[in-house]
Amino acid sequence: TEPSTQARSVVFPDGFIWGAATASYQIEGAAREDGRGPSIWDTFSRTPGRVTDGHTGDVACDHYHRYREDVGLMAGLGLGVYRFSTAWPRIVPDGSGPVNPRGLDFYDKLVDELLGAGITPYVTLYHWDLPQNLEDRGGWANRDTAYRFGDYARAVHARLGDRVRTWTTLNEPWVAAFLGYCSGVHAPGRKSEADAFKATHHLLLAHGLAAQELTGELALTLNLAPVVTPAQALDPTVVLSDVDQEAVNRIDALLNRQFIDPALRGAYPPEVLEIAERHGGLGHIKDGDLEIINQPIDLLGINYYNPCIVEAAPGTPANVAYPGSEGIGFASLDVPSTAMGWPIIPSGLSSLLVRLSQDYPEVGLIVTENGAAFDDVVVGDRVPDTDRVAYLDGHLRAAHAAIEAGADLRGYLVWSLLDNFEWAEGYHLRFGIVRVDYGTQRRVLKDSALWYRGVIQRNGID
Ligand code: GBH
Repeated sequence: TEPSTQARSVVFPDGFIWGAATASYQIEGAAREDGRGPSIWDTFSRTPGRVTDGHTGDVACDHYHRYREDVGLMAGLGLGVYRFSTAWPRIVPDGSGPVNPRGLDFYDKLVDELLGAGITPYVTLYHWDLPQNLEDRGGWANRDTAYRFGDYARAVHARLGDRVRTWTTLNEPWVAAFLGYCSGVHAPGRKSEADAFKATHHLLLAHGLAAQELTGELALTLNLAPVVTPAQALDPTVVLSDVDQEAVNRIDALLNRQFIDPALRGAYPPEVLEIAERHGGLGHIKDGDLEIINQPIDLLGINYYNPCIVEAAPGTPANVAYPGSEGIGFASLDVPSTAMGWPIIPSGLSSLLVRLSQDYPEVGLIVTENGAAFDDVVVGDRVPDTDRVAYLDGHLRAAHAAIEAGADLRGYLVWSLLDNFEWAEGYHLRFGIVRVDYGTQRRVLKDSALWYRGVIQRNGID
């Protein structure tokens, strides 16, 4: 059975959290204002050849100047929660040393605007914009960066902690470590397996150190995905061969358990330690680190876009983003995909949520990102993005099915409120439920935004 595509009406539990998400570098612009220092994404995007067509976040959605209008849009949609990130280089321009009060002023005003509109702010402290000065000293491969993150967390909490209750330390440390330091597709664009494992550990350590500085409801957001073979993606009951099962387990360890297990259980998966040992060794893991990393947290944030599809493929070299994946093929499926080329498989969200609640019952779950890029068409003053509505509808039904199957899912945040700077793809790929015309900075509610407003109003789907 495919629970996610049945067109029956569904109602979510009372108190289910509805919202939308963004990230600082992707929307703010104002890259040189009010004392903001440069981040690795400024450097990376201004380096020719790194981002499609040389796009940068210099202006982005100009949210830094238009946050009042943007909060107005959120209020009109009925959002209960807005998840945004604070830019470390605005707040500590050199990454270490003096705090820049003007950087904090922006988030102070944003939080007040949100609270005034009845919207709960969810703050993420790190969504990939590392201060360039810290990268110049080794970036996340340098242990000191984790301690500087703890200092930064303390500064943000000191200013906003009287009004912000829900804090996420990191967004997707897998992406920061393995796309930033291993495949080099993201900033800082380095290519070293050893540095990626060091970066992973120091990001996790940063999570633990920051968690010790924060009060309220604590979360860690990970890009988690069910790892399945092509046959299993379509039929979860298929029985795997031993070699396929081993391939699935190894990628699941690298992508999912490498992050969940240290944070929630205080231990790395043995498969990961064995691979890291062969890629630079384990000398960066010091006594006591895993106790720091294993701080109690309240919520596991899940960013879900699609399953990770793999199979045993003897002789295949390792995928550049997955050191240790020799002999494993990354497969595609003959199903419809988004403009990113990502396959649309809503049932993957159900199986992921059910598995997480079974394996990690101690933590509540929230979908902190889910959404899709499509080639939107503007028709007069409308954007009839029926493909995005179908994507969101399918994934919300899948989320609901997971709740019925026992998953402790507390809420769902759409990625993204606005079209924005889509990292290495620049502005070409649009994930927003609100269109941004970058020439005029005009915002237009897409049909998906109007549809989502109705979902929030009814706490469900008709
Ligand atoms: C999220 O990342 C980000 O948090 C957000 O900023 C971004 O705009 C949004 O998604 C849309 O991209 O195995 O190398 O093919 C999503 C990151 C992308 C992680 C695809 C895993 C497969 C990487 N995910 N992915 S690879």
